[in-house]
Amino acid sequence: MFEKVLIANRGEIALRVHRACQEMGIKTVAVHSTADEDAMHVRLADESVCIGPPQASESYLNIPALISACEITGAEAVHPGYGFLSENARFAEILTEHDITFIGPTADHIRLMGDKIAAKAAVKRLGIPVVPGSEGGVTTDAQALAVAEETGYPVLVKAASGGGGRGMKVARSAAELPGALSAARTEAKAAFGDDTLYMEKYLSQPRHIEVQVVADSHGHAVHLGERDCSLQRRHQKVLEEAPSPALNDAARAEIGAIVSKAMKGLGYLGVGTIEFLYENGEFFFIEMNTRLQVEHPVTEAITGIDLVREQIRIAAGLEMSFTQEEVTFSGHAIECRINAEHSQTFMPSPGLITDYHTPGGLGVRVDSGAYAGYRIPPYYDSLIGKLIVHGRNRNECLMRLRRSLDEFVVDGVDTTIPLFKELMAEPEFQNGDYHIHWLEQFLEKYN
Ligand code: MV4
Repeated sequence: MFEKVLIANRGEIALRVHRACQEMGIKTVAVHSTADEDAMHVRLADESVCIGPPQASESYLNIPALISACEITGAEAVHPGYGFLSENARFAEILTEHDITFIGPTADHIRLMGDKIAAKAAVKRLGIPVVPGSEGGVTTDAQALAVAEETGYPVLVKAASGGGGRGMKVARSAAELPGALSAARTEAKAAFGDDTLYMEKYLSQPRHIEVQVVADSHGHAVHLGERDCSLQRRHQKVLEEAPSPALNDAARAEIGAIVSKAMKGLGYLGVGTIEFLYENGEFFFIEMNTRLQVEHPVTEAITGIDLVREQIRIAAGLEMSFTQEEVTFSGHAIECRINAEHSQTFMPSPGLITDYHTPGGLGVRVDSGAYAGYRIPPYYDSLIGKLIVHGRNRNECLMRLRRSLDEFVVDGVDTTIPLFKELMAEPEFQNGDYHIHWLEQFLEKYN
C-alpha cells in the first residue's frame, strides 16, 4: 500500500480523500493555491505545498507544479478528486511516466470516454442500450437530414467532445436542422476546439439515472446500483438520491444486469459512472464518467462501501474489498449540494462565513471544508458542502432531511439551503415525481 498520497484538489473533496487515507494509515499531501492558505484541506493534511496563484490554470491545473510537489514530498500516488485534472488522460500518462500512480482509470479509458462518439460505440458493442441516432459523426446537412428521417423529430445535435450540455442543439423539424448543426458546430469549436458532431433522437422529459461501477485489476467488476440525478439547473446537479424513486425492482434488476455484463468486457479499472436517460420504462446510455463523482456519498450511504478506499486499494493493485454478491442495499439516501449562491438567482456569493453550524444525528453526514471565520474565495466553484441524509426508506429520509436543513446554519453568505427547504414542501418532489427539466420549471414558479 502507498505510504503517501498527494491530493490534487481542494474543498470538500480534498477532505473526503484525506479521511479515507487517514483511516488506511496513509500520509497525505495537500496542494493549494495562494488563495487557499487557510483552507481546511491544508490544515488537515500531514503536509502541504503551495502550487501557484489563485487562478486554477496556474495552480490546481498546473501539471509541472503538481509533479514537483510529488517529487519534493515523495508522494507515490495522486488522487485527483473531481473536476480539475480528474478526467485528463494526459495528466494520468505524465504521472505514470514519472513513476507516480494516478488513482483512477487508465489514460486509455479516460480518453475513450472523453470522446462521446467512441464511448457510445464501445458500450453499444457491449450490449448497453444507446439513444437511436447517427452511427458515428455527422458532417453534412444531407447526412443529418437522413439520420433525422430515420429517428424522427425532434433530434438533438451533440458535440463529440461535449458533456455538460455545451454544443448541444435541438431541431424540431427538417427546417431547423441546418441551423442547429451550424450553431452546435460553432459552439463546440469554441468550447472544445473540436467541432465533431453526432445526433440523437431528442428525449423530451427523461430522468437522469446513473449507475456506479467499480472494477479492479484482478478481473472483478461490480455495480453499486443507481443514483437519480434528475434535479438539476443549467446542467448543474442540485440534489441526488438513491435508489431512484422512478425504478421498480424489475427495472433496477434490468439495468444492473446490463451494466454488470458490459463491465466484464470493458476492462475498466477503478470507479466510474455510467449515465443513462430513462423515459417510458427504457434506459438509454448517454455518457460514462471516469471519475469519483460529487454525489458518490449517496451510494456510500445505501451500500456502506467507502468508494475512495476502494479507489486507493485498486490503484495499489489490491482486490476490491467486496464481491457483487456481498453488496447489500439498505434504505434511502439524499444529497443536497450546499452552494454559496443566492437561492433564487444562483448568483455566486463568496465572502466571509460569520457563523457556521452543521446538523448531526442518526443518518446525517456533512462533507464540507467550511467553518466559522472561513472566507470563501471567489476563484472556484461555489460548492461549499454536501448534506447527505440516510433513512430506512424515502419518507424517513425526507423527514430527517427537513430537520437537518432547519439545523444547518451558514451566516455571512447566501446559500442554497432555503431552496432545499422550499423543495421539501413540494408535493411532486415528495412523491419523487420529477424529470430533468422539472426543477427549472419549479424555479420559474418559486421566483
Ligand atoms: C440528451 C437529452 C435528451 N435527449 N440526449 C445534457 C448534457 C449531456 N450530458 C446530455 N444531456 C442531454 N442529453 C438526448 N438524446 C437531454 C439532455 C439534458 C440533460 C441530461 C441529463 C441531465 C440534465 C439534462 C438537462 C438538459 C438536457
